[in-house]
Formats: sequence, structure tokens, C-alpha cells
Amino acid sequence: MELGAGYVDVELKVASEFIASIREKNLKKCKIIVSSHNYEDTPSVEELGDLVAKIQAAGADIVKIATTALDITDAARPYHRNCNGRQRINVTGSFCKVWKLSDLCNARLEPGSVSTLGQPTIKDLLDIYNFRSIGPDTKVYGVIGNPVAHSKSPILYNESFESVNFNGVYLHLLVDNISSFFDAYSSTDFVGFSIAIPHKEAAVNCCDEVDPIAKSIGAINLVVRRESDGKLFGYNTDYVGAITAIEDGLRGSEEVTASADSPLKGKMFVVIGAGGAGRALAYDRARKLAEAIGGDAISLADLATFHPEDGMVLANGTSIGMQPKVDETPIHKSDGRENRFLQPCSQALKHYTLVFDAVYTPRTTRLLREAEECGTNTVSGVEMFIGQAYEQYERFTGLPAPKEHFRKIVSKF
Ligand code: DHK
Repeated sequence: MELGAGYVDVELKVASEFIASIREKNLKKCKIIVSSHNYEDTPSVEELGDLVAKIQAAGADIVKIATTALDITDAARPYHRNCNGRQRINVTGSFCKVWKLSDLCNARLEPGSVSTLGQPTIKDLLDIYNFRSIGPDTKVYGVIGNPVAHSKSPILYNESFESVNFNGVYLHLLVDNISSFFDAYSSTDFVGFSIAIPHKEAAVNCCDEVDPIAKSIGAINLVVRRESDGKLFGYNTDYVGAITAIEDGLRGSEEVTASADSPLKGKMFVVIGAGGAGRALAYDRARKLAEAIGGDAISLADLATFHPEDGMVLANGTSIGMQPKVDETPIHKSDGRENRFLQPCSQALKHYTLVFDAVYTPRTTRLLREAEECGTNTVSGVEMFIGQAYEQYERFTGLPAPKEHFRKIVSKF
């Protein structure tokens, strides 16, 4: 302090003693930050209020409270306090993947360097989150999922926002309970959300209004908050993204001749999965889904020998094969007896004219790789990812989706 430090950070436990010891030194230019760290959890709003009062009573110029988030909703709690700019409450933790704007400055220098869990690196702040453009009016967007770290949406949207000077930042939001998430993050600063697994169905009940098509699908992947009254509106952009990707894939294949009809017309469409739940549950749900759309449900085990006709289209709608479990696949190309249901590709994947995988990380999943090895046309989930993002971007920003720019960004994945 005597050498002219602008700020000194001191723990609450010793703050009164420290401040008393320097009082007579008349070091007015130096501001005292008084910090409290909680490595266990995040206290209630009332407890945080008491803590702020205690820190102020100790003589702090600046209040700093660091707590540990066990759930994303913990990260919202400190902001229920009426922070006046001199107080900073900082929440970190392995479950904390949301940063209120002021928290974005608590970054690590490099990936892997020793720091607090859940904090982004400075490189990511600058390269992905356009940190230097973030201000008090910046709107917050994000992808809600669990797991969610694999999602490329933050790269896609932040880069696109920046290209048109749109004042928004898009985050990964690791969420356990989507309804609690929307209760905790009810501010109109949080304006738009992509919904990923496993929340697409539960999200429907969190909205004030749901688009009729999305309602009939029973799942949404987009939620937009209306600024005037905070109401939440739900949409499904997945189906357009997926069907367009498959149709384009079929049109690109030699067998399909140009026609106004969908190239899917008359084809047997085999969909793996009936929602984000576990496989056992999915079978029961698959029956109900199949009844609703006039199809049949079969078990995953029977899929390997399912062959009512040639030229079918297969679509994986589950997360099987997604990073980090890239060795998994819903239908194996036999490479030994990995499982008693496995069939060689000559008896399974070769009956399809096209195999589509909704998984886009990795771009070429094991399912697609093995389908290609069997000579079957494939369409990567990356195509669906791009397709579902167009409408999301337009509803987020009110601007036309920069389609060429999207492709350029995604080509770098
Ligand atoms: C994944 C999906 O399935 C989409 O429906 C979301 C998301 C975006 C992702 O970012 O991975 O809109």
C-alpha cells in the first residue's frame, strides 16, 4: 500500500484488524476490497444480504463475495441482491456454466492452468464470447442442456452476432431442472434459449405459449422471452432442420429424380429413439409415438434384423455416439461379437438408401462411418444443426440468418 497500490484485497476474517492497523497511515488512495469465500455452496439471498452488511461494517470500500455453485440456479441468487456497483458477488464451480456479465472478468489465462472451476479462459472470452463488446445492455442467450459442453451453438451465434454488430452474448447453460432454471433466470436480460437434450419435452410446459406445430410434436428446441412482459414462447426448429437435411441428402443421391414431391414420399422411415429419456423408457414411448403418427415401434435389438424392404431411410434421433462416447452406435457393423444382437452391416445398414444421424459432435459418428463402409449414403447431424439454427437466429435477432456465414463457421468445427 505504501508503494501506491490502488486496491488491496483482504479476507473478511482479518479485515477489521487490518483496516484498524492502517487507519493512521492515511492511505486514502488505496481502496480496500473485503472478500468472503465459500467453497461449499451458495448461501440463501437473506444470508448473502447479512454477509454484505457484515463486510460493509468491517470498513470495506468494495464488497467481494465468492461462493460455490452446485447448480446453475445458485449462480442467479447473488443477483437478487441489489448490487450497487461497489459489491461484487462471484459464483464459481464445476456446475456453474453461466456467467452474469460482471463475472466474465474472472477468467483464467489458459486452459488447464490452476484456477477456479467453471471459469472461462481469457482466450475463450476474447475469441468466443466477444468479451470486449459486452456491456450493460447486452442481451444474454444460451443453449440449455445436460450435457452441454459439446455444443457448438455458442461459437455459431457469437461469431454471427459479432459479424452484424448485434449486442448479444450466447452461453452454454448446464441445466438439471429446466423449470427451476426459468424461475431463477426470469430477468428480461435473458432473452433467448436453444433447448438441447434432455429438456426438449419438459421445456414445453415452461412456456406461456407454444407454436401449434411444436405443440403437436410435443417438444421444443427454441424459447424466446418477450421483452414487454417477460412471457416465454416455444418453437420447434429441429423438424425443419432434420427433414430438410434428409431431403437434400436424398436429392443428392443418384436414385432420386427431380420432382416437386418430397423425396421422402413413399419411403419407409425408420427413426431410432422417441425422446431424450433412457432406452428402456424409449421403447414404451416409441409405441405411443408410433401409434400417434401411424407407424410401428420395434426394439433396438430387433433393428439389426429389421428388413421389410430395401431403400429405407434410417435416422438416429438419440444421443448415442455423441462426444465423448464416440465409440457407441445404435446399430453396429459387426466387428466381432460385441453384443449378441449385433449383425454384420450386410444384414442391417445396407438395406438403407440413406442414414442420417442427428448427432453432430463428431461430424462423422460411428453410425455414419459404418454406413459409408457399407456403401450407404449418409447425412451428418451438422446439416440439421445448421438448418435448425436459421429460424432460431431470426427469432433471436429479428435479422435474416446469415446462411453463408453459418456454413463458413460450421466448416471449421
Ligand atoms: C442441439 C439441438 O438439438 C438443437 O435443437 C438446439 C443444440 C441446439 C446444440 O447447441 O447442440 O437448438
